[in-house]
Amino acid sequence: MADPQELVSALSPIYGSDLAVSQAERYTRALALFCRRYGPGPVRVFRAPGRVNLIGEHTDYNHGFVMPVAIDRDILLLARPRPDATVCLYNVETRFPPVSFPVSSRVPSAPAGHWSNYARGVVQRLAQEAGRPLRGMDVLVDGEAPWGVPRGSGLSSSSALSVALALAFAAVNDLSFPRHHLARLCQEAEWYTGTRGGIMDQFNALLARPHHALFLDTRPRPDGTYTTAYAPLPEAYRLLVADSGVHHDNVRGEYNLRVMECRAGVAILRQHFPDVTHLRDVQHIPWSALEPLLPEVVTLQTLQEQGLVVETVPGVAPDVPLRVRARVRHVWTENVRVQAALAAMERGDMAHLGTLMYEAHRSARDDYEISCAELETLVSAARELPGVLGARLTGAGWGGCVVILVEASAASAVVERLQERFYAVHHRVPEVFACRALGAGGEVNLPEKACI
Ligand code: NG1
Repeated sequence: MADPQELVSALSPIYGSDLAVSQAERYTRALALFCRRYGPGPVRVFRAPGRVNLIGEHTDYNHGFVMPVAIDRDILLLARPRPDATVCLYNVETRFPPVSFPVSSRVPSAPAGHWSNYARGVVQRLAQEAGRPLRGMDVLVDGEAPWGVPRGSGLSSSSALSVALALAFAAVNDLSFPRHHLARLCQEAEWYTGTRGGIMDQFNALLARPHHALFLDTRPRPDGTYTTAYAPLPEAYRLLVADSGVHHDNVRGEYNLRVMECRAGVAILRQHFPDVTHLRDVQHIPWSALEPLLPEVVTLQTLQEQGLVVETVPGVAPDVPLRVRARVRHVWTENVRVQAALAAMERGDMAHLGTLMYEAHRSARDDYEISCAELETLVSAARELPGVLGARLTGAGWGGCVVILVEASAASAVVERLQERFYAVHHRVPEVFACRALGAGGEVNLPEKACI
């Protein structure tokens, strides 16, 4: 086993010197567990962070703008190549039983909702991309609290797992991809699980920078690369994440319905602007000109009867009411807000960033209808507390977390007050924590002795 001091030195540049000691203990435990499970020998270590989205919600699958931050909660993944073409997964959390599957361009799936489907999707997508036989690997996954990414909270634990697994699988097979391309492969890999998600989470896990939010234009350039900018997060401010504790089971259906509503908007607008493929294509047209073209409510069936070609989404019935106008309004105004947020951060105007966050929340609640009572309690309580500049729901919605921008000096008082106020209404104490912006995921180069 490695010298603890060497391990701390290796982890300090990633986690900061104050967190490196606890992280070294976590890594040591994971390495020991790996060797107990799979036997001694060399091990490669990878990590991928979760994220909190500062602003830009439900814009990514419309080729719009987003601004995520990689948080200091990550998935740790240890891997060793196998001589055969089997992937063996072992999770430190025993409620996720070990599982193995073959490397193939058509990997059989586990039952819906099974955690291994994220890994299966990645292995399948990379096998398709490689176009040659690939070897399997023995894997240990560590996403356990307190350092793992909380699951089902809209902090993108699933993408962190997909990205960590993709980094490991590519490395043991000597596959090398530019990071933006790997992000794209991981995005497509997640479709294996049935959600038609965008590229924000995977891209952020692979391209984030410490102390910055990542501004990403999710529309790829013709050569497959993306336009990005890094917006500084000044030391005098903190991001708090408050978990509503609400995790709905039917989020996937609701999420896909929103994707469908946006696609219906595209089909309608294409009658007037033939080149439109995504809502992003009407971003330069004033909202006042777009609004009258969009019905409040319409069904897929009606659109098809009118002869419109609508790209459908699995699981959305033809007679479900689609609230097209409000959904498109959210996406259009949100893109304006994300650009304004980048400009505000570049000039250090955090107060304006806060105002934009409140506006984004209102739009997500009223036009996109993705809020819930617990999220409302958190946002309205935060708004009244001294030192808070802005707050909004973050991630897909219908539960999950709120992100709060706060003056660093007020952070701990805000955490306490928020918990009290939430308790008074919902009779339980929510998890609220300050997070710092870490860098992108990748292989962690540990001292050699650590891996034997
Ligand atoms: P979360 O909150 O992690 O489920 C989802 C999508 C994002 C984005 C947001 C909404 C996936 C993996 N993630 O994030 O791409 O669309 O919702 O802004 O589908």
